[in-house]
Amino acid sequence: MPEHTERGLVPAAALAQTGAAVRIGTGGRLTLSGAVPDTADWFAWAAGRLHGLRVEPVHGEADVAVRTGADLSEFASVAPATGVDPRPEPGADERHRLEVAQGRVLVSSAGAEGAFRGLTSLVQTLSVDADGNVWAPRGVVVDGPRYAWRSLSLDVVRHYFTPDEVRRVIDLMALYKFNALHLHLTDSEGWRLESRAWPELTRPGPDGVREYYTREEFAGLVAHAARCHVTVVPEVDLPGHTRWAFDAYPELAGGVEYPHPRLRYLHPGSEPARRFAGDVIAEFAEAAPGPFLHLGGDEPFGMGHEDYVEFVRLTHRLVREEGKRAVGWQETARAGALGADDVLQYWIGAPDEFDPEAVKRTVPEEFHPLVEQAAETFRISPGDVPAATERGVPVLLSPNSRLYLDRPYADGCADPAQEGDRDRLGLPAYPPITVQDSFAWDPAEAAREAAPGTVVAGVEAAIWGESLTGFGDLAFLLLPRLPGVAEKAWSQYRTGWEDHRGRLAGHEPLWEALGFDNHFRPAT
Ligand code: TNX
Repeated sequence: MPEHTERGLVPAAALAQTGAAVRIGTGGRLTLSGAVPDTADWFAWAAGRLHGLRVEPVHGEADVAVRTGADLSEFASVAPATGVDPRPEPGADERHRLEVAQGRVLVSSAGAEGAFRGLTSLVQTLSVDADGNVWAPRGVVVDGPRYAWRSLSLDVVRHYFTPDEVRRVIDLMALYKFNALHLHLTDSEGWRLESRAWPELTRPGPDGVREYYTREEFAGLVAHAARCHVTVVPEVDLPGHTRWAFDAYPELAGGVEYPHPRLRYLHPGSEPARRFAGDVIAEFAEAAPGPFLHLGGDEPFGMGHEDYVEFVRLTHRLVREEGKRAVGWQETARAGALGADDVLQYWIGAPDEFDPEAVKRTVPEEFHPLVEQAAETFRISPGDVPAATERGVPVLLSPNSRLYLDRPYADGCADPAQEGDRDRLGLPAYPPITVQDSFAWDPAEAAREAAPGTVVAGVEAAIWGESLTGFGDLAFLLLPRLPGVAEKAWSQYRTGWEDHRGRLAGHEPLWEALGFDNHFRPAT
């Protein structure tokens, strides 16, 4: 790492250990001054968990000093983030300066947000030797995010993750400077947030197993995320993807006749369906303090265009009435409901790669009408982002060709014992890609390709649970690809694959320390 670096010289995630290391502490401990209590607690926790260090908050002289209230001109070489800020109190500056010299580390920032990010870079690059000396690469990094919204979408329906498991995911996200967690909480296979208004949604299964978050558990997740500077964006997926709700409450049909039992959706003409939407949107709005609520809207299979438009407009209005801004999957652009304060989530990156005939060969015949519907949604999808851009709706980039982490790996395995997992995990409907290919994209370019003039809200990776059977499977698909997404979302400097790969290699011990031990090890 060069002695002095400007924007662009040091990979923004600051993963490199290439500079001469200097000793910044001894005796397996670091003293820390100047950080607000939450940030100090987090740093102490992370340094302990990742490196076995003890961190002692002190006043005055310290191994690691945080200085807030810095003049923004100190960061003039780093552009402010662009895009939409997902936080409950938006606008805090995440830029910071991290200076590592012999026996001394100084993190300066405007406020707590920048200090948190600077300390995160430090904790990524620390090492401790057998004598308890603490080392870090010497140099100065002036850094800040490219996009204001950097997130992961986690499907907790197709595979349920316990609150402790979700907390582990949040810890990993914090290590890579993600700032939002989108929780996909409802779908045809379940409903994961306790409902008071419609309690049958979250009745325990026949074996008494409870696979949903109580209000208290969910509040605990939101609080843990907040301590990690991650904002929770809950999703209630309507009007499609609702078979679970129909199974619990057949009256949601409200007299509507469906041509196929697998193609049910909430119909705007059904009074119970409208009441249901109002109730569950209110419950989800109450559950998390962030400014955004995700209203779903993807794959409205079986639904006529006019009915879809009417229902999405209704849900958008309900989200607004709860005082929230809406995020909608890209299909919602077809309803023309979202405005410049909302966010459209672009996901159908490669419509051509969906081959309905190939998919039909992998699913039972009763699902074939669904496959046809999916093909239709993909066919018309290139019009979605242009329609949103015309209305000034910012776009969250989740092109499935790169950012769906449930896409199978194409790489060979360094460890042959992993071949079974590689072949089992990820949706067979997607062509597999290599880790290198998953890194080969640029957000601004992807946005331009989706529609000229697109306003980028930020970048979101997504992981869907259809192929998962446990936390180890999640770890396998998240790593090593998730840090590559973080790099694209955060870094203002365009790092190449070789550089990224080299830095990734040193991160395996960090993943293992956070409980992600079953990560994929590509052969190359
Ligand atoms: C499409 S992405 C879906 C999900 C699936 C996913 C599998 C989206 C908005 N809808 O319901 O789980 O593909 O990758």
